[in-house]
Amino acid sequence: MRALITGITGQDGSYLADLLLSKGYEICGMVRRSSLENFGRIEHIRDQITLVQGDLLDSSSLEKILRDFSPDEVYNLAAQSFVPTSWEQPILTGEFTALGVTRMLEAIRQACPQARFYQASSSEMFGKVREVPQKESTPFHPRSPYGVSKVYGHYITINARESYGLFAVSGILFNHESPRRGLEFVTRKVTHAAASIKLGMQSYVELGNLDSRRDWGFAGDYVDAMWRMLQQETAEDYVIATGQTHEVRDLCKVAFGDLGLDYRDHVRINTDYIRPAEVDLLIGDPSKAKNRLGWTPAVTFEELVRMMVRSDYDLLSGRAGQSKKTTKIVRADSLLKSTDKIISPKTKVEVLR
Ligand code: NAP
Ligand code: G4F
Repeated sequence: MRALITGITGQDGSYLADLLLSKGYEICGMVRRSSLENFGRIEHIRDQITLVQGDLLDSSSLEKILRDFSPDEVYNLAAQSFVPTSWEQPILTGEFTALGVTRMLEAIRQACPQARFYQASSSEMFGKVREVPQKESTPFHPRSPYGVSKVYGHYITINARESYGLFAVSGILFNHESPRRGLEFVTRKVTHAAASIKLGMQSYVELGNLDSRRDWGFAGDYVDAMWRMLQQETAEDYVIATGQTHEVRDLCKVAFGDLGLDYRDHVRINTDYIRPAEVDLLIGDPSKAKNRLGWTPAVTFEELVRMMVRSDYDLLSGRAGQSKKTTKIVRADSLLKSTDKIISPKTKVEVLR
C-alpha cells in the first residue's frame, strides 16, 4: 500500500507515518519549501520515507505529486492549525485550511480518483456547542476563522463523495496531544513550562482562559482512527474523542502537581491570550467510532499529561535519549516573547496568588 501524507512534519503526520510504516506502507510525505528544514519530528524515519516538495496553495504541485506517486490513500493533514493565528491571518488560514482541501480533492479527481481520501476535520467546528456531548450529527457553530475554514473543508469533502463518488472521509477529531505537540498549544506550553520551572530555568508562565474545557486525547491513538476510517467498505464521517472533558485549570493542576509544584504559584493570566471568541466546552461522543471502527483511546488524560511532563523534563534536563533527536529543544521562557498571543493595546497581567 502507498500513502501520501500532507502535513507529515506536524504532530499527527509524524505519528501517522510511524503507524503506516509499521503496517508495511510505502510513504510519500509532502513538505513545503522552507529556508530551514523542519524535519525534527520525522528525523527518526527519514531514511524510510520519501519527501517531496509541494504546497496546498499550489495545485500544480499537488497534481504532479499524485501522478508521480499514485497513492492508494491520501491523508490531508496539512493546515494552518493554530486557532489564534487564524484571527491574525484569516485570509491565509482560509487559503490553506479551507480552499487547500478543494485543491487536493480536484487534484485527486484528475490524477488518481481511485485513491481513498482522509480530511482532518476538527471539533473546533462545533464551536458554541448546540449539544453535549457532540456527535456526527451535531450542528456546527464555529467561533474562529480556523473553525469556519474547517467547516468548509468538511463539507467540500462530503460534496466530493456525493458528487463524484470519491472515497472521501472526514474525521472530526477532538484535541489530541503528545510530546511532539507544538509549543504554542496549551497542553505542551504548560508541560514544558512546568518542567522548565522545576529545573529553575524560569519562574512563571502566562496563560489565557483557564475555564475552557477540552476533550484531550493522545495523538498516537488518534492516527490509528484515521487509518481505520479508510479501511471501511463505505466512506463515512466519524467523531474521534475520549468522551471526557477537563478545564485548562485541571491540566495545570496535573502537570505542575506531577513535579510537586502548585500551579497557582507559577501561572499568570495575560489578557493577550484571551481569544476574541472562545469555544467554552468540547466533549465528544465517540460511540460510532467504537461500534463501527472498533476504536477506543488507550491513554487517559492524566497519563497523557504525565507523559508530556516527563518528556519535557527529560528534554530540558538533557536526559532525553531518542526523543532529544526527534524534538527541537526550545526553552519555555522564549515562549514569553513568542508569537502565540493576540496582541492588544491594553494588555493586563494577573497573578493567581
Ligand atoms: P501541526 O502540528 O500544526 O502540523 C500542520 C502541518 O501542516 C505541518 O506539517 C505544516 O508544515 C503543514 N502545512 C501547513 N501549511 C501548509 C501548506 N500550505 N502546504 C503544505 N503543508 C502545510 O498540526 P497537527 O496537530 O499535526 O494537526 C494535523 C491536522 O489535523 C491539521 O489539519 C489540524 O488542523 C487538524 N486537527 C488537529 C487536531 C489536534 O488536536 N492536533 C484536532 C483536530 C484537527 P510545516 O512543518 O512546514 O509548518
Ligand atoms: O491548545 P489550544 O490552542 O487548542 P485549540 O484552540 O482547542 O485548538 C486545537 O484543537 C482543535 C480541535 O478542537 C484543533 F482543530 C486545532 O488545530 C488545535 O489543535 O487551546 C485550548 C484551550 C483554548 O480554550 C484556549 O483559550 O486553551 C485555552 N488557553 C488558555 N491559555 C490557551 C492558553 N491556549 C493557548 N494556545 N495558549 C495559552 O496560553
